[in-house]
Amino acid sequence: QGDDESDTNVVVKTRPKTKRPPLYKVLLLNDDYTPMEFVVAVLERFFGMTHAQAFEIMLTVHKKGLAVVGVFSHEIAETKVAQVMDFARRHQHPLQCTMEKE
Ligand code: NFA
Repeated sequence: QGDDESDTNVVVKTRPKTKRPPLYKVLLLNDDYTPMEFVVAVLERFFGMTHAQAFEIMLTVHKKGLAVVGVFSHEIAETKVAQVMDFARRHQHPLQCTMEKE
């Protein structure tokens, strides 16, 4: 009656799985028309960069086609994308900002 070796002295360790929420990269895309200074202003205003940091990232986007400008929770990333897209649209610049799961 259950006295085989098969079900005795077996210890199964479970570790509580603390799942962290996924993070999202916010990407800025190059285009031929948005002024460089406008992109710098966007990075200062919405991503808290210094002028020097913002200029460096802007140049990376300009040269490479895109760059990650920050990594955030889903909700914060969505807000950043919406803020940038709205600001660009209001100034009639074609600047594109998107997000992707890290
Ligand atoms: N390529 C744009 C220009 O030459 C500058 C730019 C940089 C646009 C980064 C969008 C993103 N005016």
